[in-house]
Amino acid sequence: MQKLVEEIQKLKKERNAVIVAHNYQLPEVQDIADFRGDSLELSRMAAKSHAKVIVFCGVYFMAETASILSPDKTVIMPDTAAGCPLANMITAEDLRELKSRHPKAVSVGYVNTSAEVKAELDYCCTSSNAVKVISSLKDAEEIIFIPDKYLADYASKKTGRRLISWDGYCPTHVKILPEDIIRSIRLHPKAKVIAHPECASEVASLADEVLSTGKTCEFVKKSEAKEFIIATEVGLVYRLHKDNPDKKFYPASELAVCPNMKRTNLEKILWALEEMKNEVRVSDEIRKKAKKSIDAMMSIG
Ligand code: CIZ
Repeated sequence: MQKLVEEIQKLKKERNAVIVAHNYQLPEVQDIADFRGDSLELSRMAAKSHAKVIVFCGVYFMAETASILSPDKTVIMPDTAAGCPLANMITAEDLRELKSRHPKAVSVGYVNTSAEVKAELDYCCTSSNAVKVISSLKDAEEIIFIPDKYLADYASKKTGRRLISWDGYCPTHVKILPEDIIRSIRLHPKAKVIAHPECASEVASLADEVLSTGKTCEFVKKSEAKEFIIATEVGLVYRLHKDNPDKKFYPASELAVCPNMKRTNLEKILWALEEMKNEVRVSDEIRKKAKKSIDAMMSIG
């Protein structure tokens, strides 16, 4: 593995590339990355870097978001077949149809959407700021929220706003069941339970905190607690261990493994850098529209 790592490092320099890895990536992929984080954090860090090439270790919509924020850089993916089933649950056509049925509604979409869907949205949001974005829409008569029905339910409960939601969900997060949380609490009674808002509502309601991956990292670092039950994709546990060696982390379910996130490995990173073939580029027309929804989110803070 050391040789592979050295070859990647060498080629990364030659290509003037930056490697970014989502919090759900394999440990060795997280280790080789220049930045680890959630999708928007990574796209923003990559945009700020002086690199000409962004190697995005994550899923397709994340590389598209990087391309939207860095049109002058070349974004490549080690495996372009790494899609996001949740993002694929709604198309731009579906959203246009939904908007036509609610012409007065403001449309808000989770970052887990294709660039084409983002181009149809008024606001993009992440799992960290969905509640903030919805709270800011005081004058909106109606709010469409796509595609994750569980994030919609969580944000609706937090803000007291009724949301017109979509029947989308993350097939990995729904594998975490309420009985997993109950069993984990029985085994680790002192642990704090942190659930991702993509978890089913019955799971989220059993958690002490409902947080995105980025906010989970922040919370754990500051917390006085020493043990945590983590209800999200298992990859985050590796990062939490690494950043907090004095604390203990228990995945709520070993079944919460995203097969798409695990498609990326060191060999594919090396091949992508060698061949420079797997480029993800969003057309100018879609990029400009999609960026408006991201900028609208940023303007909320
Ligand atoms: O924004 C991301 O990266 C996703 C999809 C989840 C999270 O909480 O990091």
